[in-house]
Amino acid sequence: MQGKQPVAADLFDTLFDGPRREDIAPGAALLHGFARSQQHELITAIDAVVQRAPFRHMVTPGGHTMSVAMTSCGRAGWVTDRGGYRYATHDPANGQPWPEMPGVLRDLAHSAATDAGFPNFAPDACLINRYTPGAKMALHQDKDERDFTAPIVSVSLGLPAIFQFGGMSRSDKPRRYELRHGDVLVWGGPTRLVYHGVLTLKDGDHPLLGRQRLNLTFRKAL
Ligand code: MD6
Ligand code: FE
Repeated sequence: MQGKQPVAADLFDTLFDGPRREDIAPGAALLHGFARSQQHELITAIDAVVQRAPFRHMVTPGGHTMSVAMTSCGRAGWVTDRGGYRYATHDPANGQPWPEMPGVLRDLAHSAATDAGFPNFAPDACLINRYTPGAKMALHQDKDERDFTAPIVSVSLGLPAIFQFGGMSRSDKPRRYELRHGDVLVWGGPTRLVYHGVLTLKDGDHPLLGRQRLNLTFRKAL
């Protein structure tokens, strides 16, 4: 290989310096690379969920079609339509219960939460977001869950994205963090309700996932 340019796969591996915890705010920790060792099992599990509950672009109450495609697994899934935002136990696309949360996903969420100081996290919902280049998520609060004492565990796979972490008011200037393949953000306690969003995804080609970013957010919703 001497004298050759590294290929993309080599670069992604070279830039990874092992799992590392970064405390970004009270109750919020960025666990760099935490999910990396399980990347293949996670992607296989996500594929199985998506077979039964395909990604779809939902329409917000304001009538906008979201650029991020979504699906869910677990006892509850997040849905939005002209009627509003809510958690539902059944997939409105087919009237069936959401697919069960795969064990590898549930266990990862539990161990990440424990690492960040939230033992006993038992999520009942996992929202799966798919970003393709150009997709973004505007600043929002996650407040449709019933239990704000539980944290949210967020897993990023595929292309990197810039995450905006704001304050309790929409006008608070957000800080920016890059979320890369395998990073896990755990977020609860005093910052559970802060505004946050994702900037427009830049194009790229991830060695495992190609031109997309997948994000899993685990919540105690019901
Ligand atoms: C995303 N994440 O990263 C969207 N919400 O694609 C979220 O909206 C989010 O990552 C609450 C806590 C962590 C998150
Ligand atoms: Fe959110």
